[in-house]
Amino acid sequence: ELQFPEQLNCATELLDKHVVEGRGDRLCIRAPGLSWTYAELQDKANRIANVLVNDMGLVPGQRVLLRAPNNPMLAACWFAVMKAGGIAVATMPLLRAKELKAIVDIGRVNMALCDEALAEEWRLCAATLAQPIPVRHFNSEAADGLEAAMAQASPLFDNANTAADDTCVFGFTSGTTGVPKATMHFHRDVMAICVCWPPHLLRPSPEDVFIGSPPLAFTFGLGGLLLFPMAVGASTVLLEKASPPQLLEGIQRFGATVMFTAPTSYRALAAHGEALRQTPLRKCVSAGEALPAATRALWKEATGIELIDGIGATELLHIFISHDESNARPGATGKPVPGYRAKVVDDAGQEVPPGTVGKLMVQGPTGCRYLNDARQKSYIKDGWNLTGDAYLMDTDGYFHYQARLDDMIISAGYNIAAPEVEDALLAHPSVAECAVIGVADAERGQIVKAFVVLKAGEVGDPAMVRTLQDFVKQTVAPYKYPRAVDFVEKLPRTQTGKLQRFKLHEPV
Ligand code: 3SK
Repeated sequence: ELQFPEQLNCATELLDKHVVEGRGDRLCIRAPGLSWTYAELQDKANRIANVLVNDMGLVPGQRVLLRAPNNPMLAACWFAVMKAGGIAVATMPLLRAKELKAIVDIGRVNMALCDEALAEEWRLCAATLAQPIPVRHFNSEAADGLEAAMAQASPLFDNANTAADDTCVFGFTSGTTGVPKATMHFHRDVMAICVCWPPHLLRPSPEDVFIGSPPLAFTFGLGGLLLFPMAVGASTVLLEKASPPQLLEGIQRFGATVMFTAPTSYRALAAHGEALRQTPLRKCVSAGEALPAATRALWKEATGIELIDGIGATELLHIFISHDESNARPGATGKPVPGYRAKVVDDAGQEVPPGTVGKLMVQGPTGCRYLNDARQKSYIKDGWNLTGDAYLMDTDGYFHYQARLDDMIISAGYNIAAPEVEDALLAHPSVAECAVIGVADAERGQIVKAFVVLKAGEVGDPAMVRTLQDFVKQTVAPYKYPRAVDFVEKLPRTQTGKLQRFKLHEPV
């Protein structure tokens, strides 16, 4: 059981502490053309906190929408909101005005800080709001921009005396269905994720340089690219654009040692194994979607690095089942992260024996609190979080991902997990990406249908369909082979990279 003091502000712990304890001149945030020490980040965050409170009228508990690509000013704004006792509502950079409006409405947002580079959609959104809200634009030279206000503001700020269980983050999730909901997290939740997974499974050092692709608006990115490096006094590289070639360049340029990204990115980067072997990269974390066994093997072969896999959820803030490099087991996500408990249950909520597929339930220091959303009732059962994943636990206590619960295909009485068929297809050298769903079939109830993106130069003809079907039959139980195969240019994904299988049910 983790213990936190009654009064706790995560900005004091993660940022100010380093300055107070004499580490203010250590590098904290790096980006192309810019480096900030811990003291410099504190200076910016203090000035922004003063602007929020004195110019924009923030009082503790108010919600501040943040909109920017991953960059140093976004990090400074996030800490400023913490310091002022506000609630950070970070939004995914690619969101459109309509989606931003849904967040403002659901989150009852009070004010906004927006990067000028992403201001267009914000302005379209703001024009539709019944009540205008104050906004300051940053990375802007405007006379009424945030930087101009910061120049006039004091570099000193006394952090709000927040309670450990005051809400400080709304993590928005659209899930895979597209209807957004806000998950609420406390100052103590932010600190809990810093002391559970990183010290036990990542074991970072103050000399590490973190890099990666997930937006800070996605809690995978918030933890991996801001909170975890700062918890140990390390530095982090924030890239506004982090496609695989940009990540590679960033790793080389900044000497990154720890990377956080998703399986799709690892597959693309694996082509640069030789170049990566010349860099100091040593720890690579995969989350955000299930890690296919073929991708784990590809990465190890290309770089010599064993991927650290994990499953997390916006509802639980970060990763709750994982492993380190010493106990990777092919096909397993790992074991519950220290501080968390997990079990697999049947439809009646009874724990099932090892080896049986069922619903994953998780309990720990963080957990789901939806803001004003009826879906809370189905996420929490008897104090456990029902994550919506199908898992099995083996006799050694390792948890093996099977599917999202709604990704189970039942065909002629067989239970077929879509990711298992995807894994099999991905192992074929002509396949770049794929997704598998169940479609209605008069004879079998459902049949397995695969959507396949082929590698450049490959041809999606009937011969390729037969080749892939035969390949799957040789890799997994033959009844799992895709009876239908469509070749597509790309797959529908959420902004956090999760596959939107439900969209594949629509005509393509
Ligand atoms: O989606 C995930 O798997 C995830 C992983 C880490 C942290 C947060 C999330 C949502």
